[in-house]
Amino acid sequence: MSGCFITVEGGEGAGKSSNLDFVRRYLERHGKQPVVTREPGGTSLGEAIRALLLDHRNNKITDDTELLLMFAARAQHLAEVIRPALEQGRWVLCDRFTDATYAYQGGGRGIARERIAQLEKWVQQGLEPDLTLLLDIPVQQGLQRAGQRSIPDRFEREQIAFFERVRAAYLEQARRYPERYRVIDASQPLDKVQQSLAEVLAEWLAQR
Ligand code: Z5A
Repeated sequence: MSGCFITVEGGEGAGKSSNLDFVRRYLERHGKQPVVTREPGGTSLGEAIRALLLDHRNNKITDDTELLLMFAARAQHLAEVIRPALEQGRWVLCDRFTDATYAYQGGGRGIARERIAQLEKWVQQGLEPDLTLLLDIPVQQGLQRAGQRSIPDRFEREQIAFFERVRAAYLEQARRYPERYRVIDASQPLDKVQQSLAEVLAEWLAQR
């Protein structure tokens, strides 16, 4: 595959939505026309699965069901969107991917890393992001930012300890995969976060 696969990750209120468009525009200014997509979602089937996963009325979903639905949506997303784009040499910019599974289902829900790794291997067959931008923010600060939004979804209803585990699991992923991870201090004002993102992207593009 000759394209390039970039993912953006972060916990509650880290500013993914606010920064994803910045990353897209930065890449476009540098001659790339990324396919912008998201998880869970990115296909019509995936978006239907997303609606099930986020609906706060679905409070009987077991942890295993949640995990399997994430990977079901991902399998479809890889087949319909991500692999074809990469095979055509396109760049793909994805709002969350499997690192979110390690963070939320692994860290947050407590599912063993090995079980997630089995599904990752099965569904992705070795495909992983080339670059992962982790927007890291202290949980309390992130929740304050996110709190300014509308009705909380099924994940946003979790307790602070859940989000602390999510953050710790993301940082653990960053330690495991330093070659593809860049951790951005998302507690800064938006212009400073975007300055950091621009520096990371400039350095990364220069290496390619
Ligand atoms: N999930 C999972 O469990 N397992 C998986 O494998 C995958 C996903 C793939 C939906 O994801 C849920 O799916 C997610 C994890 C789970 N659970 N939750 N929650 P999502 O990515 O669609 O949902 P999200 O986390 O709510 O993302 P978001 O909409 O991008 O939110 P955000 O990161 O908080 O970003 P924001 O809306 O841009 O920022 C929040 C507020 O802060 C907003 O008012 C901004 O104006 C403000 N903001 C942003 N940056 C700043 C700075 N720097 N300073 C001041 N204020 C700021």
